Amino acid sequence: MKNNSKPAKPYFDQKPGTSGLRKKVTVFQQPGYLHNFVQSTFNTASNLKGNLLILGGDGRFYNSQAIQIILKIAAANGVKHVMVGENGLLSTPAVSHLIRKYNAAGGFILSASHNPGGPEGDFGIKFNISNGGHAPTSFTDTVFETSKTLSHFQMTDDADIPLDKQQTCYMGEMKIDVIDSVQDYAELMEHLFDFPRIKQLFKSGVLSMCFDAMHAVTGPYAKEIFEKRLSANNDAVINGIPKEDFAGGHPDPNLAHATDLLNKLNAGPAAPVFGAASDGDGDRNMILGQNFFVNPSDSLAIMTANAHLLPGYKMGIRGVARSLPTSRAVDKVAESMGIECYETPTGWKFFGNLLDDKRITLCGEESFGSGSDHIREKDGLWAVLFWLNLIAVKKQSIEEITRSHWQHFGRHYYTRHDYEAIDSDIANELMQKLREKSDSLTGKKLSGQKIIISDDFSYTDPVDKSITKNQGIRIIFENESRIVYRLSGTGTEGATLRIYIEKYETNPEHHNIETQTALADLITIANEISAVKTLSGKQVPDVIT
Ligand code: G16
Repeated sequence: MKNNSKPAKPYFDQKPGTSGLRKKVTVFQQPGYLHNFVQSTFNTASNLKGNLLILGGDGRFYNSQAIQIILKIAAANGVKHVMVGENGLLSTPAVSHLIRKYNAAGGFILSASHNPGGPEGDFGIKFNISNGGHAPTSFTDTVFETSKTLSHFQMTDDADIPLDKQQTCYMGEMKIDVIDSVQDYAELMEHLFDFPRIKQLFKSGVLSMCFDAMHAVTGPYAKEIFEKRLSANNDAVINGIPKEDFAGGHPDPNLAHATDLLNKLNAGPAAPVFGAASDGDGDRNMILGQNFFVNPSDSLAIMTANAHLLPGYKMGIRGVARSLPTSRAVDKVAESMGIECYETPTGWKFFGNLLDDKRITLCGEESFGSGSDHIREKDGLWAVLFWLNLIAVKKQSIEEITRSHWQHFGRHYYTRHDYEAIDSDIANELMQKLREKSDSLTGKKLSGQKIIISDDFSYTDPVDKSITKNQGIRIIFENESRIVYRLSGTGTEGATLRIYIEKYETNPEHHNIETQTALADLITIANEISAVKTLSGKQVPDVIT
């Protein structure tokens, strides 16, 4: 038997963040860096041996090389069968679905999500477990500990496998299927939504759309689903060819980065009536109408209120969940429906237990993520189809649907201010000062409003009772306004401070104020409490969403 054992170089910086290990490409290109992380994962996930593994990524720079490395490590670690996407492409939701559909032991997703790509950009790797969802913290902690002391990794010396066509081949005894990246996922979507009804609306010309794939992984998925299966307008998908560097763009579906889409949607009466975008790996979404933006927190609330109108959810929904910084718009809907609304820390992994335990059907986050129990990841194209189906049922525009929701439930004005690439020590100092200050704020009045809760958010998982502390400083006012501060867990340069600000307004006559104006007083308070300008040296946030 061949000796596949090679000496490993331990690394000390492989602690996964909010969603897997994300670093500069140049970090991943260090000798044995990826190998170290992957072998540590194999050591931790003993069930991979003799079983099926799903493998794919968002097509960014280093995707193909990483796939070949992982295949050889998988073969040497006794994996029986690997399904890998054609050209190495699989969206994050598609991986989650394939794991569940084919009873895989797990899957590797290669992506740094919405972070820029290319040789100077970011790369990332994440391991999803057999339920299709993120590995829990206990698992990633073990991987991290292993990666610091690993002495050897196992890897065959086989030649690279061609990934540019669908085929079945072998690496030693390990079977490799290079599969259609889109087929299984598109079938799942057809099962959840009323495709004939949406198609009819496209064909009648009443509905037209523009989906910006941002030169990332969703291009082939969007073309198959929107243009082929739903007969949308011919130019429905823009930037639909995946590129290693996302054509120099930043594949982040928000108002700051999806500028091609915004220009199309704001181009006057001939503009498409519906717009959407997704990110690098296809799990985020942004929803737009003509000159109208749907805040992701509102999107979750509107989905919750209307899910029963769509085929996949016609039996109603069990409960919902949102992350701490996501606005409390969905709480109002849950309350009126008499269902449970869970508040979790940031990170899709916290929804996993709630979904597996059948406590919730829908979940979402302010960071342009929404999803349901159909998989264990957030799902960009699913959200787009949800909205298309809703338009087809309600025969209303995006703006009309959103405004009537506000009229009924009230409007949560909401914004997030990001201060990026701050020195990590300064960012930690800022958070520590806030933590120290937060207790004494409870009961005080600011701008005439009493603070009823001020603390550092801690979460007890209702299923496994695990406790996750220090998840963000929250300041809640008597009139339901709220400020939340936390440091991002996905950046690759210094620290990113996120300040989330929201205000609840029930009077429809006050639903037309520009968001930053509506929140101006709270923004001032948030800046003053944190002393963000003094400490960061920045007078304005780098990104406002
Ligand atoms: C990941 C996580 C999300 C989280 C987002 C932002 O998304 O899966 O749960 O909300 O990061 O996290 P942070 O605020 O810590 O940067 P993605 O799309 O980057 O995988």
